[in-house]
Amino acid sequence: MLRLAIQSKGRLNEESTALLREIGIDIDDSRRKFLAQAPNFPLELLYMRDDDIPQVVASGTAALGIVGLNEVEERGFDVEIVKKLGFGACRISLAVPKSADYDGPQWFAGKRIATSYPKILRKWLDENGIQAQIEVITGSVEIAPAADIADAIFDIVSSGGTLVSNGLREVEKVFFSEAVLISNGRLAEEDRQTLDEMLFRIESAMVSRRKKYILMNIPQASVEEATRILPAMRSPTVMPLAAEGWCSLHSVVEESELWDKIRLLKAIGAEGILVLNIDKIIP
Ligand code: PRT
Ligand code: ZN
Repeated sequence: MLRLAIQSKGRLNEESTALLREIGIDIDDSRRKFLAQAPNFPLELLYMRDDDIPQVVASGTAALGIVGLNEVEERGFDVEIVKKLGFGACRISLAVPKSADYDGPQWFAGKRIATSYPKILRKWLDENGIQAQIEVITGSVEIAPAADIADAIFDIVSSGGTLVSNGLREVEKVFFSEAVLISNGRLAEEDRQTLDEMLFRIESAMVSRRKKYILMNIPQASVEEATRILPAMRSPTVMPLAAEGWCSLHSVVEESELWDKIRLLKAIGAEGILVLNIDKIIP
């Protein structure tokens, strides 16, 4: 049975289980069991701390894992990145006290830097030819400068709010991370097929997340122009309306382009525009 390690609680737990549900894999929510079998898919879930997931996958206790790329990089175990999952985005950055006269990477020479990511930090320091002292601490790294445990920190940032509220300033963005599906690459044929099915479903879910279904009424005379604005998967669907000279037009658009397209469509007479979420797109 294919076994997938996911975070038991924390930032990635909710989105990992939401993704599995989205691809039709039921999760027993009384979970908090260490190990749980999906009732409708040949997959077993192993709940653990994110720190342990790369090792558990590398050792073969679980063939797959969902974990932050930051943990994969820091732990350094031999695992493959099978797919970037598009959630849990963050970066690991160097931050200094707001009042520091930061003038570039050499500022860190001879300084003490607090972090839970010593390996990634060491690599950056070496690449930049900087000698600094790394203070490894787990948890609440952001209070280290105020507590005079360090002169600067190297920590995970997403909104940056934590840095600001601790009087710190982000000065170097060193490593960019998101949740990834990892594997040890040693899958039995049957498990390989299960993984392929999961990847096919994940891809469909991720594609549909970025797209919207759009429908509108449009004057017959504008249909050709609208087709140029909305390429869709093949071409937009056009249906005549009872009202003379009008059509209903349906298409799929990238969310990032939605408002631009709407502006263009309104300019050629589109009315009653509806934008709907798409549950799945099966190419
Ligand atoms: O208990 P366990 O060991 O499993 O969990 P954990 O406490 O080690 O990790 P957790 O749940 O905090 O984070 C899991 C993963 O989420 C990390 O390894 C990252 O890949 C990812 N992630 C994404 C983040 C953040 N965003 C994030 N913002 N992890 C931590 N943070 C911290 C950040 O350090 C800061 O202290 O959240 C705080 C708020 O960040 P700002 O910048 O939004 O203020
Ligand atoms: Zn952790």
